Amino acid sequence: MEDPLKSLKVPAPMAERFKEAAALVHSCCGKVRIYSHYDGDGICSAGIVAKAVHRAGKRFHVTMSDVMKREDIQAIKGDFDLLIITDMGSTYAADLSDKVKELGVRGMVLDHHKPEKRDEPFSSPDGSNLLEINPRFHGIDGTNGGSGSTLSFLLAMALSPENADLSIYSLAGSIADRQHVPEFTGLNHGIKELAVEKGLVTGFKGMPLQGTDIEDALFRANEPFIKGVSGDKAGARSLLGKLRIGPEKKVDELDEDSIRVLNSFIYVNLLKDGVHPTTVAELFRENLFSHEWGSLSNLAYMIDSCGRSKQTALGFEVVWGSKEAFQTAMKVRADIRKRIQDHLLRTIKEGVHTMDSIQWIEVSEDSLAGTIAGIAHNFLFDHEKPMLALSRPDDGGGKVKVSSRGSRRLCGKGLDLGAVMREASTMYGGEGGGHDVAAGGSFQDGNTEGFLSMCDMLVGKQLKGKGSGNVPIGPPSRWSSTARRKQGWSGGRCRWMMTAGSPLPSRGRS
Ligand SMILES: [Mn+2]
Repeated sequence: MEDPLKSLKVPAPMAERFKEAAALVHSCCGKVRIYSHYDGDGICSAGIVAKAVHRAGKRFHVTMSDVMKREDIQAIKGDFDLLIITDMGSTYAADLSDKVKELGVRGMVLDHHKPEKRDEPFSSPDGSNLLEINPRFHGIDGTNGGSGSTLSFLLAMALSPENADLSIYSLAGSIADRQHVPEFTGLNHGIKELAVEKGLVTGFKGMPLQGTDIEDALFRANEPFIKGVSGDKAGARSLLGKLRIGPEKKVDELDEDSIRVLNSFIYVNLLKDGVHPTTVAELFRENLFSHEWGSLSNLAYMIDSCGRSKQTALGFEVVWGSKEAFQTAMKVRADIRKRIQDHLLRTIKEGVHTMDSIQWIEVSEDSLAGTIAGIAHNFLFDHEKPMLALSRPDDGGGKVKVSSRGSRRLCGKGLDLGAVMREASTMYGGEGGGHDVAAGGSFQDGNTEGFLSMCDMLVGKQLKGKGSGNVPIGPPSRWSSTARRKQGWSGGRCRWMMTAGSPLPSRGRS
């Protein structure tokens, strides 16, 4: 039989590393300790590795949390024989290597984030116990061509080709990290082909619509946010009437003509509303459907919603295959979708603060700020200026949190929000960083004006030197304390433990 990693087009030196990683799992006689990030990609990564390790007859213990910091690594206790870190870890590879050496165990990192100041996989001069696999060291773009789930799936395939069924969670994890826009590339592409070939998923091109019926799907649509239809029952119904489509029709039961008419109508309307043609075109992409779980985008956002609402164990159970967990997670996602939409409708009503090169809004729920900034940027306001969303988490310690979103198109013109957030945050008593297209930061309360004008100046410089730093700033905004809510993710942790052969345990956090 052909080498599964070879047919997935994994570069040979990377495939060698996966084989080494698989050998580490096979030779592990005690417990495998898995740490992963708590977002959609991180939960899928943890689920894939746990399932593959379980199938290989090993015991495991999973923890999903906020991104690991140095203190978290120091706190790791050695009640295991193999440490696996997924969807994070490259930044602290040296600390992790020291840790596994101290504990006398083996360890591996499966990460796709860019480690600072390194162009090669981690290696320690005195013989390290840490095996690092990161696509960025093998000529693969870690932002689009491979996620934590992708790497976890490749480890699973190196363990046994029987793990091919886990490809749907690999794709879901990549979707949660937005690696499917505008299409699956790099390692994800090969995995999609495998899933199609195995008959696990089918794809069709069109707008992603998810709901109990077509009216529900239009009413709940946030991405795209369709003005006069999203969040407007009467608007959604009247549109369907105009197009002669029965509102109670299931999305996957629509005939081809109806799909075409509906897609065309939305396409034209978004353009009329001023949405950039690239953004509109990107919406009409391949949608994957699993026979078991339906839309993979829905699966991805559902698992991601579990992470955001501190229910990582529930998300993990969905990846494990629990139908009951799937039903519960559907409700979690519906709730988050509604909250996002309520924020968007409020933002439309209240408007946006515009500066020379940036625009900004206030969002009361910090865990949703990034998503809201992204949708507001793409579908509601000026798509030539990045959007910043400011929020004040209750446990923020006197700091204002900032989420910023742009588009790949603006990044092509020089926008790098990661650099903007890092520089402006550092200057005003916070920390920041991230990707060029999506980044986050913070600043000491009381510096809103200074922070924003600094961001405005930096973005102006990046986008062809407009904005001189000498920008007139509007009056400081009013912070509505009544709008602040107590909900929101604050980096809580979740543990999930399981022994080989034992049944699925009940949910619980610790
Ligand atoms: Mn990730």
